[in-house]
Amino acid sequence: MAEAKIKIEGMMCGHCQKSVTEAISSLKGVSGVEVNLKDKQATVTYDPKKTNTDAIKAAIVKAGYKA
Ligand SMILES: [Cu+2]
Repeated sequence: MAEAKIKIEGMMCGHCQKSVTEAISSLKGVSGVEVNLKDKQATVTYDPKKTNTDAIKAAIVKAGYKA
């Protein structure tokens, strides 16, 4: 398992935090997500054989935020 810390821009409230968390956790290979609203950062635990930080960032962008 690998762990990545990804900076996210555009989150304003708990709803955004939840949207981002759901977007990331829906990806195959992601086993853990913790989104910190105050730090504007997501800590993602994932299987590097199944996904990568580019895919995680793409999911964040697709959800409407900037990674
Ligand atoms: Cu919000």
